[in-house]
Amino acid sequence: MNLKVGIIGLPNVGKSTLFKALTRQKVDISNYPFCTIDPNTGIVKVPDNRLLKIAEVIKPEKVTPSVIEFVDIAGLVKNAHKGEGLGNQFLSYVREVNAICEVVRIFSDEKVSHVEGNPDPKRDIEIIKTELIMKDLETIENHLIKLKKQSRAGDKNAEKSAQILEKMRETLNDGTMLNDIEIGESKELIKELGLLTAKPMIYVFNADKSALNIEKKSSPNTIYLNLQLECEMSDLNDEEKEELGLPHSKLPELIKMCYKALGLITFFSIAKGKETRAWPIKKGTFVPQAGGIIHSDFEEKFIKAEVINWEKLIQSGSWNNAREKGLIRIEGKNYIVQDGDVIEFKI
Ligand SMILES: Nc1nc2c(ncn2[C@@H]2O[C@H](COP(=O)(O)OP(=O)(O)O)[C@@H](O)[C@H]2O)c(=O)[nH]1
Ligand SMILES: [Mg+2]
Repeated sequence: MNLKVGIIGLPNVGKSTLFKALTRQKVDISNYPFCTIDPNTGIVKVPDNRLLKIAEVIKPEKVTPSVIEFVDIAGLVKNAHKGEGLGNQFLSYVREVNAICEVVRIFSDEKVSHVEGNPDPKRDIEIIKTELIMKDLETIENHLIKLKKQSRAGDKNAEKSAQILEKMRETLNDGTMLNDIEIGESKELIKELGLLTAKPMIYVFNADKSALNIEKKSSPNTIYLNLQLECEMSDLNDEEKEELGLPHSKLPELIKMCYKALGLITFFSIAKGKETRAWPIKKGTFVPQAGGIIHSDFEEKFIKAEVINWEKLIQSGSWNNAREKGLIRIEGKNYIVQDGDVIEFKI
């Protein structure tokens, strides 16, 4: 499953502060056997109002949200691709994740040193970008040597792959990351080589109060947060926050952005009324494979699925009412699961 988001950035920009803020809430790992257990990895619940609304109708014993994983990756410095700092170890961590969340420091605080002297968001983004690009170029060069050899020995596939890689090399040499271009025919190679700049990216600008007025410039993959404040607030419940006059946390927004960047959508299961649960799946997943995430039997012994959009279920007031109104559809193995489907698998 593509659930891993790597937090990267220069040293002392607020990566661990973000990680702490996100992972302070304890999650019962036994519910999520597919997640990694590792000290730098934290499991984070994905906020979803639909799940709560479905639970109000189904009244299950248990409600389980979907989760994604965040990995706190040690700071990257200039020339990491040549082995500076933690260098290549850092870059191999990045290879493991499915999306990247880059923390960019805007806040200035003389007590917190900056590896380049002072924060400069534009330059700092450029440093990280260059490192990722250099690493991809190195990976591509190495693979090209191998492919050229195979191609000389008459391997037509290798020749084709080499051409695709050469095109990618050109893009990178122009200073463009691979996530900025149409992937198309490069998809397989990007996956095989684990190219870093092809991973979806979210930028978190860590701003303090004085810098938060630049918020207006937000875009779908950019968010401005005050991570220090977020971290302090993550200890408090809603009442305490209200008493202290603190703002709403923007972490839920960030988590949802990351979920989207991972290419995930959500379906819900109700387990005959016992447990209402949200499940992450890749867009375009067929219904038996979606069932396979819950239990391998649901995929292997799949007969059919009962499906209803979450909103229709809520409007009906109960599963039985929805059935009586004929709103529950029967879908076969070629059905592609849609975001917001509530599904009962029949085996
Ligand atoms: N003033 C201020 N300090 C911050 C903020 N975010 C993080 N820090 C501080 O900066 C230092 C480095 O943060 P940390 O999260 O460990 O950075 P990392 O090296 O990127 O993991 C810590 O002392 C944090 O308390 C912020 O928004 N404002
Ligand atoms: Mg850190």
